Amino acid sequence: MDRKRADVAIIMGSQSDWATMRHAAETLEALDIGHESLIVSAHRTPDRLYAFAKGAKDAGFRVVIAGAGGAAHLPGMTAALTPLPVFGVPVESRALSGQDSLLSIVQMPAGIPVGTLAIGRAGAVNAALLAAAVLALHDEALAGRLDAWRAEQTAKVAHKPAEEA
Ligand code: RP5
Repeated sequence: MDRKRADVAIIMGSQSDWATMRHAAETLEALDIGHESLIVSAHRTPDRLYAFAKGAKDAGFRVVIAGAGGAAHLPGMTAALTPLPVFGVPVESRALSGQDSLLSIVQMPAGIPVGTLAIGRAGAVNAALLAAAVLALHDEALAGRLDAWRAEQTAKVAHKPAEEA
């Protein structure tokens, strides 16, 4: 979606990460937050990573969501190159079910933070919600939409379990 100013950049290491990262995009969409999704690989396109991260703030982005799997250097390298807040989403890998992704992203040395989320879809959705919360600090209309999103989620929780089909 590019119909409005993109406040959030969603970057991912590979096309294969989109199945996970699209959940971040859909959540931002639901909150009417401008975003742009890009494939930026720390390993296969390091020059693209450098150019993106160095230019992200001047490009107008305010938050970066970075998803990657395996030896997932993308969130940490991005955080090293931009002053913007970076939220990392560990993509579930085939070999180690995302444990490798999680540990690669979460174990940043002191000084360069990456806000690390859960493995997979939950992490992607929550990264978008955290990005929304950051942006909502200075955007009352968005704060209202975020409150409404959460209230709707709450309202969907039944008091009693339905019979399973
Ligand atoms: C990582 O390696 C990507 O983030 C992806 O999760 C994983 C596999 O990449 P592909 O082989 O599908 O391109 O860099």
